[in-house]
Amino acid sequence: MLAGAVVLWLFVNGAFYFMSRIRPGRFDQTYAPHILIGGGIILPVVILSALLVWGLGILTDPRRPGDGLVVRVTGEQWWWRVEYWPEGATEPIISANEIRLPAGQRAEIHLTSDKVIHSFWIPALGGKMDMFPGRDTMISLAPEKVGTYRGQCAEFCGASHAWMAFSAVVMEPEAFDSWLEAEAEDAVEPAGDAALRGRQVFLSEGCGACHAVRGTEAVGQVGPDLTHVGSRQTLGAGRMALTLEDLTTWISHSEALKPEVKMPAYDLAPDRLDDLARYLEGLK
Ligand code: HEC
Ligand SMILES: [Cu+2]
Repeated sequence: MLAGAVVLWLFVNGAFYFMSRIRPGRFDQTYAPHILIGGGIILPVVILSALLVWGLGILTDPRRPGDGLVVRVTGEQWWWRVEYWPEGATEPIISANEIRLPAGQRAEIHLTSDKVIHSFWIPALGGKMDMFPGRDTMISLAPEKVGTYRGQCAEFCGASHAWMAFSAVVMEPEAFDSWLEAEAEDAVEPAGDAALRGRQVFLSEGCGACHAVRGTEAVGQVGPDLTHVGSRQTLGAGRMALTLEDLTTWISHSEALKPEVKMPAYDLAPDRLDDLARYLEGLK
């Protein structure tokens, strides 16, 4: 394409130079219609059609079948509901706001949405694919290099659209398998008094109406599953880091951090807030 562009550039500028510097003045118009039709219509149609056929031929299919792992992602306002379906699984492993993939394998990402159109995009790994309410779309990704890549919603979906991101974590296949096994487990028991008190705060403040922590009485489905929230790299769909400080800030200022977020901000006593954050951070 570059070579073709250089030839065309030389030709057009050569013609311009010829007419303005070498032979300025009026031209005989006998050949004008031929030049216009040949150079203005036939030549571009032939060149662009050939380029189109060639381009379509080398385009890879974004929906190639995968090697077995299926990840179902649902776009919510403004976070990502994630289910892992390893080959042969009869029930999903539930997670949120992070997508982990094994390196060197092709995974199918099945996409849908809750209320509005979102778009799933990990620029470093592949193209965009829209997520529609009531409809399934699919993109398959075969990451090669271990690492963390940023994903982002790429379709305006409301007030906090710009804050709807996630990390895509590509791992060695063995590390991925053991991570997935751990992700399928129920939540760990709180370690330490502060975390134990934190669980009590979590349950008594009604967080479990919207959030599930598997293995406890919290089974809410409105917000992200928090069973292993402490092992995620970010908080609030890429909004903040997963640190004690950011956890307390999130719980007490969710509405200021993400406009129109579906989680109320909580005005808790500082020590209860701290216990709660310690409990959540410990949910590895
Ligand atoms: C009315 C429902 C609702 C209640 C009640 C609620 N949350 Fe949330 N929570 C949400 C939603 C929705 C999100 C996702 C927000 C977003 O990122 O857009 C969320 C996100 C979170 C996150 C970030 C999760 C992640 O994957 O990064 C944490 C942590 C959290 N909530 C903790 C709590 C705690 C602790 C309580 C109780 C004090 C609580 N929530 C009460 C709805 C709720
Ligand atoms: Cu969006």
